[in-house]
Amino acid sequence: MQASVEYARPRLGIDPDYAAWPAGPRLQDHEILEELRRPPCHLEVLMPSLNEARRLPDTLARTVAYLEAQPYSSSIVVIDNGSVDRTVDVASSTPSGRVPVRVIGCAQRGKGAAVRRGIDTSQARYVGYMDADLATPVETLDVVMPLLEAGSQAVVGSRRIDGAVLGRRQPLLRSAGGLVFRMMAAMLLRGIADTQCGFKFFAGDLARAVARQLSIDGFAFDVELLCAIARQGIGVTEIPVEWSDQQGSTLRVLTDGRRALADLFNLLRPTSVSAR
Ligand SMILES: Nc1nc2c(ncn2[C@@H]2O[C@H](COP(=O)(O)OP(=O)(O)O)[C@@H](O)[C@H]2O)c(=O)[nH]1
Ligand SMILES: [Mg+2]
Repeated sequence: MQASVEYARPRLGIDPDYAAWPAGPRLQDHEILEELRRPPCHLEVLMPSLNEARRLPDTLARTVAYLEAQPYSSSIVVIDNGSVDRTVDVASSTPSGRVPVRVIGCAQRGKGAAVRRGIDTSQARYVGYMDADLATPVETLDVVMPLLEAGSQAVVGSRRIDGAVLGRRQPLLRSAGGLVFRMMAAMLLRGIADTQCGFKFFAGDLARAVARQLSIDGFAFDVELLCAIARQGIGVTEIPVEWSDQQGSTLRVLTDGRRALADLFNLLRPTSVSAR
């Protein structure tokens, strides 16, 4: 005898009760930012994360362990905008004690948009961001924090100055794109050897002030941020880092890479520079 299977019949078309849905209070932009704001602390580590359910658990465990051993107060903020995996579940269930791990969202796509959202809503004395793949070890903060506390306003990791230790290199197509990107970035920013290392920390007030001037949502965001800092006449301290390419890159060379080059091209255009 054939088993009979009954499927719930999908309801097609517009829900007839739609008009009766309560409108509900809609938050204005500034109210949303207010809701996302965290309490002040000494250091806030932002972690932009796109589909990082696989790489995040280890990264968060190591970052929490490191920060819990530090004498200063700190927190970790994972910023998700568009993940379709369990990034949010993984991040929000990370065990931690003294160092909270928070997750916030951002409707605008892109790493730049995510970092900007994190900075805009931070009240920390020092704030910065690192990649979810720990390509640069979190222990690099041992060097960063004393520099910030001694008065440097922007301390950024560099793979291209003496003392940097490079492990596994990026794939060929990626390095080729990176070379073009670097040449263009060098026209905008003299004196900074590596604009793209995902390990950058700032005095909170400076980061918040410059973040308001930025608009690039994608991977070229770092260059725009460093340009804004340079325009204020503030020096950027590059520190050599250990860095190793990690599997599972979220950067799609042909789409994200092309967009990053286009964003840099726009930054280079005299009209866009003077309009800023
Ligand atoms: N929130 C968010 N994070 C992103 C996005 N794109 C990349 N990231 C994060 O940016 C960091 C650097 O990305 P990664 O894939 O390691 O890039 P790569 O090392 O340059 O190949 C990682 O933490 C990613 O999850 C995005 O669109 N939104
Ligand atoms: Mg990476």
